[in-house]
Amino acid sequence: MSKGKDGGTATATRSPKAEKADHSGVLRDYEIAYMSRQVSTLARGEVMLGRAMFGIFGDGKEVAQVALARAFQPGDIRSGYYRDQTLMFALGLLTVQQFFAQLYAHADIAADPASGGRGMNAHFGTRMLDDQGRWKNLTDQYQSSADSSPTGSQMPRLLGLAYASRLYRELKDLHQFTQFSHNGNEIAFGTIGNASCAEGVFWEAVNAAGVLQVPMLLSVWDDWYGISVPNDMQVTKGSISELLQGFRRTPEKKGFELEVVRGWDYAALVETFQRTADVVRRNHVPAVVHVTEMTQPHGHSTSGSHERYKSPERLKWEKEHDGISRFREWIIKQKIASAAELDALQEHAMDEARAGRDGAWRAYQSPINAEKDELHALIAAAAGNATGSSATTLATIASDLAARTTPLRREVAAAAHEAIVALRDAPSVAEPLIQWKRAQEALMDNRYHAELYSESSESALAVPVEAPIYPDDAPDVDGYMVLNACFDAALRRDPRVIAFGEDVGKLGDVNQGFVDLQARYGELRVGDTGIRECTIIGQAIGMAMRGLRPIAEIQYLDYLLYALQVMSDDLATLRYRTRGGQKAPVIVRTRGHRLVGVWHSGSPMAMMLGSLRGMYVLVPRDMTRAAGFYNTLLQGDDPAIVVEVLNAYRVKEKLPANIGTFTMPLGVPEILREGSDVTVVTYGACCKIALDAARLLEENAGVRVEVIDVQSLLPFDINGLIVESLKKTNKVLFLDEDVPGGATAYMMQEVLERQGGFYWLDSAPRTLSAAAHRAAYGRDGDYWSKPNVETVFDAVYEIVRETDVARFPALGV
Ligand SMILES: Cc1ncc(C[n+]2csc(CCOP(=O)(O)OP(=O)(O)O)c2C)c(N)n1
Repeated sequence: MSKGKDGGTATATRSPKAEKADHSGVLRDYEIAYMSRQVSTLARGEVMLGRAMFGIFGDGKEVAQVALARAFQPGDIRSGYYRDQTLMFALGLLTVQQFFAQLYAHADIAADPASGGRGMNAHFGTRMLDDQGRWKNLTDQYQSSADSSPTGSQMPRLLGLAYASRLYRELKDLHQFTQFSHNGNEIAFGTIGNASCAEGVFWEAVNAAGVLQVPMLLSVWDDWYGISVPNDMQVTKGSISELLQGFRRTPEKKGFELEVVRGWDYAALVETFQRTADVVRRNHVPAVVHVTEMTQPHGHSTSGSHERYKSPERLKWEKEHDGISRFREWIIKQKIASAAELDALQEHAMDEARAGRDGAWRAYQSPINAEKDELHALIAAAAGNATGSSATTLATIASDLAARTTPLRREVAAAAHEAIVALRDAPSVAEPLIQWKRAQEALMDNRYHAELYSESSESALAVPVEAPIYPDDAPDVDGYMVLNACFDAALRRDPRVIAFGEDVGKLGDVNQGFVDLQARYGELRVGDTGIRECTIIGQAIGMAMRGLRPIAEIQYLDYLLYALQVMSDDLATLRYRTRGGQKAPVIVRTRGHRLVGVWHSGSPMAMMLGSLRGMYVLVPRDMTRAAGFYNTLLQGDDPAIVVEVLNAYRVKEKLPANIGTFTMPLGVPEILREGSDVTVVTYGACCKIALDAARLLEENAGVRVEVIDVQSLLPFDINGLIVESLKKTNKVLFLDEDVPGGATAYMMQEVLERQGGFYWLDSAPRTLSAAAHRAAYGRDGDYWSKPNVETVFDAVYEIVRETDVARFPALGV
C-alpha cells in the first residue's frame, strides 16, 4: 500500500481470503466514487435544463469519502455539509434516486427522506424518528444529523453529538439507554470545507472539543478555495493543519490527534481514517484530519464557473490530481483489477446514476401531472358551463395549462386561481374548482407547514396540567430557591437531564438556581462551560439529538446574540427542515428584562420571535411559573427558551409541595387583576409595573384595569382569553420592555388580527414599550429608557380619556 504524507502504512500480512474480500471492498469503493461523480455531472445537467433551481455537488471529494465511510460503525453520527454525497452513498444512507429527488425538491419524505423537499440539494440527514415522532433505535445503523447551509454551522452541533458519547460512557445511569449509545463508543464525524475554517464558530467548537475531550473526528475537505477566495486569504499561513499544531496533544497535555493526508491517495486515506478513528473511539480524543489536494472539477456550484477565478495552471493541476483518475491508476497498478474490468464497472455505475435520475424525475413529475390533468378537466368542464367572456377566458386557461409539459404545482395553483377569479359571477360553476383548490391547499399546507413544532403525543402542548399545591405551611422562599428545588427534582428524577453553562457548575449559576447541585449530582450533570454561547447551544443540540435532556444556560439574555445564529438556523429549524425526521428538545435557560445598563437590561423579544419559530418562547413573571414551564418542557419534545426575570430571584415566593411535578400549560395567559375599563396585555417584569399602575389608576381616577400576563409569547394565547377581555373593556394597551414595534407589535397583531380583537375596540389600540435604544445605565437611565408605573398610568389614562373627556380631564403631562 502506498504512503500518505503523515499517514504511515498498512502492510500487515493478510490471508488470501481477506485479501480478496478487501479487493472487492476497494472495487466497491471505486464504483461508488465513480458513480457519485456521474451523479454530479448529471445533476449539473438537470439544473442547466431548468429541472432544478440550484445545484451544489461533491465532485472532487469522492475518494476521501469512500475511505472515511470505512471508519464508520453503527451508531456513529455525521455532522457535515453539502459536499458529502459520496459519504452518504458509501454509508448506504442515500440512494441516487433520493439525491435527485432532493435536487428536484420533491415534497414527500418517501422520495426525499432527509427533508421532504424542504431542505436544499445536498442537505443530508437520516430519519431518526418514527412516523409517530418517537426516537428510533439510533445505534443499529449509521446516522447523519441534518445539514444546514451556513458555512460552519455543523460545528456547534458536532460538539454536542460527540459530547453525548462522553456522557453515555462516563455516567453509569445512562448505560441503560442502549437505543442511543453503547457505552459511548460512537464517534461524531464532522466534515467542513477549508474556507469555512475561517468562521469564528469553527474555532469556538474546536477549542471546546479539545477542552471537553470528546470523540469527534473532523475531516477538513481542502480544495484550496472558498468559492473564489483562496486559502491564503482564508486562514493564517494558508493551512488549517499548520494553524492547529498548537492543539496537537502531547504526552503531558490533552489535545487533538492531527493528521494530514492527500485527497487523491485512497490507500493513505483508508489507513489514516481507520487508525485515527480507532484512537478517537477507544480513548475519547478529538481528531482533525486535514485532507489536502482536493479538487472541484465542476466548480463551486451551478451558480458560476470556476474558470473565472482559477488560473489555467490550477485547472491543469486539478485535472492531474483528479481523485477518481488517480484511484483508477492505483487499482490497476496494484493489480486489483484490469482496465477492462474497471471500464465495465464504470459502465454499471453510469447506468445506476442515470436510472436514479430518471426514476426520481418520473416520481416527482407524475403526481403533479396527474393534478394538472385533474384540474384541466375541471376547468374544461367549467368552460362548457360558463357563458360569455368567462367561457373564452376559461378555455384559454385550460389550453395554457395543457401546454405545460413539466408543470410546477404553483403553476397549477395559479391556473386554478385564475379560473376561479374568472368565474366570480358564476359561483355554482366555480364551485368544483373552489373545492378542488381548497383540498389542494390543505395538502400544500401539510407539505410546507407541518412539523414546525412537535405533532407527536410528546408535544409540550399535550403535557397534562398539574396545578401547584400549596399546603398551609408552604414556606416563603427566595425565587431562586424555587428554581433550585425544581432543578434538584428534575436531576434526581431523570438521569438524562444535564445542565450546563457559564458558572452553572461550581457556583450554581450567577443567581444560584443550581447552587449545591453539582456537589449532589457531579460535574457531568451540572457543569461549567467556557464563555462560548454559540457552542453551549450547539452542545445542547447534539446532546438532545442523541436522547439527552439538556438545560443549556445563556447567562444573560443580552448575550443570546452570540448564540442566536445557531438557535435560528439549526435548533429552531431542525424538526421543520427534516419534516419531522429529527428533533432536539433543548431547553435554553436565560434571564433578562431589567438590571443595569446597555448590556444587562435586554428584552429583545421580537428578535427571538422573528428568528426562533420552531422553538417555544416563554416569559414567566416569577420563578414558580418558570419552574412550571421547566417541568412541562422536560416532558415535551420541543426546544424552548425560558426567559427568567432578572430582578426576581430574591423576591419571596411560596414553595409548592409538588415543585418537581406541577406543570404550566404553554400559551395560556393569566388574568392578574380583573377590570372592566381597559385591558393591559403584558408579561415578565412588566406585570408588576402594570399591577402597580392599575392600583393607582383605580385609586386616583376610578379606572378599573384588567391586567393580563401572557406568560408565553410562542405559542400565544391559544384559547383566545385576551379577546374575551376586550369584549368587556373595548380598550387595550400592549406593554413590554422591547423596542417600539417589537413584541408589543407582535402581541397587537396576535390579538387584533388573529383573534379579531379589532372588532371589539371603541378607542385606538396602543402600545407602550421601551425607548428605541437600549437602556441607559443607572436607576434614572432605566426610568427614562423603559416603561414605568407613571408612563403606564399615563398611557392607560389617555386611552380612557379618548371616550370620556369630561370624566378624565387632561393631565397636562
Ligand atoms: C455563513 C455563510 N456565509 C457564506 C455562505 C456562502 N457560501 C456557500 S459555500 C461558500 C464557500 C465555502 O467554502 P469551503 O468551506 O472551502 O467549502 P467548499 O464549498 O469549497 O467545499 C460560501 C462563502 C454560506 N453558505 N454561509
